[in-house]
Amino acid sequence: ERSSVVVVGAGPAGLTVGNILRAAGVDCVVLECESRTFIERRPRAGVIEEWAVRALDRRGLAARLLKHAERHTACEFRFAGERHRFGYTELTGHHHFVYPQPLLVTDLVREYADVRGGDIRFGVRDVRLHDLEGERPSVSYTCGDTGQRRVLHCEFVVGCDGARGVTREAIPAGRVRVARHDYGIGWLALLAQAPPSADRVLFGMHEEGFAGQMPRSPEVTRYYLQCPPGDDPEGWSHERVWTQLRRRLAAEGAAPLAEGELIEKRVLDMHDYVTEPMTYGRLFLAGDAAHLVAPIAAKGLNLALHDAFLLADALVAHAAGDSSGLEGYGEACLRRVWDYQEFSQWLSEVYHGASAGDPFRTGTTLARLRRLFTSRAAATAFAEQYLGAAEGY
Ligand code: FAS
Repeated sequence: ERSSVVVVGAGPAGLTVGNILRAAGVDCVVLECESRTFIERRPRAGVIEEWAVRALDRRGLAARLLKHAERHTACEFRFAGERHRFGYTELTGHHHFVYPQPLLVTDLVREYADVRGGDIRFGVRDVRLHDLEGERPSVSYTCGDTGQRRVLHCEFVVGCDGARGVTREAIPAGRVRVARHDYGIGWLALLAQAPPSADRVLFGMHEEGFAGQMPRSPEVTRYYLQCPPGDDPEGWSHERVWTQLRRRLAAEGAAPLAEGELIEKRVLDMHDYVTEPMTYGRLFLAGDAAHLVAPIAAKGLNLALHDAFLLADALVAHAAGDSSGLEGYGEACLRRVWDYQEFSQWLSEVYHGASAGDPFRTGTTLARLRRLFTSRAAATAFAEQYLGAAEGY
């Protein structure tokens, strides 16, 4: 079987690439190991940066998002018993879109498969990549329902299979460098069946640990609680979770938290990695398959979209005879990847410095925080990074 491009993975990156290729008449096949229902329900990110929404909209991929997403114009830092609103839109004129990732994935798969007639195969098993250094790479896989082994011959393979996929592993060890950073902490990622406790994102910096509240929808709210790496989520009872959230998000004049049933409880071990280069022969990596950023500053999904826009545009240009975009692809992505990694690391020190048990780090953390509320230049620089670089897209 032949196709110009085989995309491995139907997450935000893979589906965005598929949609853009379909719209340009470049034939592609998307391979996904889970079912459609599963990927449309998997809770993950919730913040999409404005430049990414504009880029999705220019490609006809943001109609429902623009209709249903909430716009956020401020966040709030709580520390030393005080609460400090940070109005980033007043400083930059830009805002955040809050739109749960399952809704984005649902929109993208519906547009790709049902509207644009894209070829997507769910439930595939044992995906393998072949002859990536040659002119005729191929991808083999086992059909989930028939057990039959299939081979797709193609021109390019796009690896969008996330942090635990197979495409990054297909690059020979000597041809790639993976830079890693471990925060040495865990985050208990929670979803509460409850309305948000505030109309904006809350960050609690407390000596017992960081706590975060991120609105997702009127019925469900995302919370994070710093915990030891590798901690057991089952050790966090309903009572213990809400006691810690109340304590770490407490501040003068703050409304009580809107409590509810915890429908997701998982411990994320907070680490980052960056794969360089992001390409090998005819294989191009995009999204978490190439780089992972811990959900400190809500950047992972946005980086995945940025890679997908650049890669899909480059593949479309290549089909029209211009391969410059493919040659410069990895470089162009990595500039933003490293910028977002650096910002996430900086922000992590703000979140976790007060609970590091080191009075010096507590002191410097408070200084970082206070600067955001005393220096307009520092606040504007922070707001630009928090909202995501607007350049390019
Ligand atoms: P994805 O992991 O989303 O998609 C990869 C796809 O490939 C999946 O559908 C998978 O099933 C499939 N796949 C894997 N192996 C395969 C194989 N061998 N064959 C075929 N298919 C295969 N980011 C933010 O920006 N903001 C947040 O608030 C945020 N919160 C997060 C909270 C949690 C709990 C987690 C886990 C992540 C969070 N992220 C957040 C990061 C997350 O959103 C990722 O950055 C984003 O999903 C990356 O998109 P993709 O690169 O498309 O990878």
